[in-house]
Amino acid sequence: MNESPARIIPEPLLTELRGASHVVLLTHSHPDGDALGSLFACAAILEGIGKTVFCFLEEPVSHHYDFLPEKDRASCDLDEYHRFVAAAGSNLVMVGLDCGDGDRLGKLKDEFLCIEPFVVIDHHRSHRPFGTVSWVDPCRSSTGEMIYELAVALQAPISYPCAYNLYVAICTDSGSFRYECTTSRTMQIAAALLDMGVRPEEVGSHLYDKYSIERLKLMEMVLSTIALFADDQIAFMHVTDEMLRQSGASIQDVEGFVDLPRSLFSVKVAVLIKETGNGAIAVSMRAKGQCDVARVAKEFDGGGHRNAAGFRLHGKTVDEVRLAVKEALCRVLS
Ligand SMILES: [Mn+2]
Repeated sequence: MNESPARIIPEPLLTELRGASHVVLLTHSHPDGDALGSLFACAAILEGIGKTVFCFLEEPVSHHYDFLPEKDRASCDLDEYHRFVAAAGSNLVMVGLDCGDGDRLGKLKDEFLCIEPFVVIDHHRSHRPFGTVSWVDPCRSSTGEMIYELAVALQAPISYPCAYNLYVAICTDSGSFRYECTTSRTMQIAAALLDMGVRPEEVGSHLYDKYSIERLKLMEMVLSTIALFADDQIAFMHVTDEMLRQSGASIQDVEGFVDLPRSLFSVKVAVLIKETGNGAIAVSMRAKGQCDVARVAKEFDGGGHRNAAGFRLHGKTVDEVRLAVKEALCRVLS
């Protein structure tokens, strides 16, 4: 049987959250479904037990996630954040969700991290400790799954919008309940969320059936760049600034593309190299089975999970990055 969440979650973390009157919730920059779903769900859960909550985001919610309930409650307004922190005084707890390390908190990380206590809830295998109290469990499908356990431990009610956000978080980060950290507990939690009224087909239509023609045009261009290496075990694709311009798509439209080469039977690792403007390059890696791409990402100062990891670089070309990543992956595969 499952252990009760109150025993899984470190007691000091629960004590900090129970004791505070004001909570600031943060997540990683370029937030994905798990980051945003966990953020909004956690806000609802903490408010449900009487906390005053402020959700800060570095940038507005991407149009991919504009269907999330309560997405308007996140603020990108630094002045508003400062007023909240001033009003909270010493009754404040900072919470960082779904961040594999402190840098992922974004440009304002130093300002955030100088406030204590700083609570961290995360499931990245490559997690590098930061903050003052952490609950890190790499065997969890998603941070959303952990936020559900937190609600149970805090005996907080879970509203329908909250359940919806949790379902999005779990569904997106588990690859629709396919990736390796999808456990029977993941399914039990998903089942509980359905019992609260969440409809998988409705969430699925928002997540997966909302492509624009610009996105499909971009996908066509990106698919044409597929290159296979190491007996077809490694697949590379790339997207350039020029492709974005030609297709009219945005960099956010690239989300999920890396799963396309991963779906090839022979492929053990799929890599998507993205030009993200101003000479910056982002690399996403998705692996199957035992291949640990978090280890490879670490070599490039990135991070992630065994099967899903990434990193960012400056001042390199797509070809240079492909060569370097190919060499690192060949070492891991051999
Ligand atoms: Mn996550």
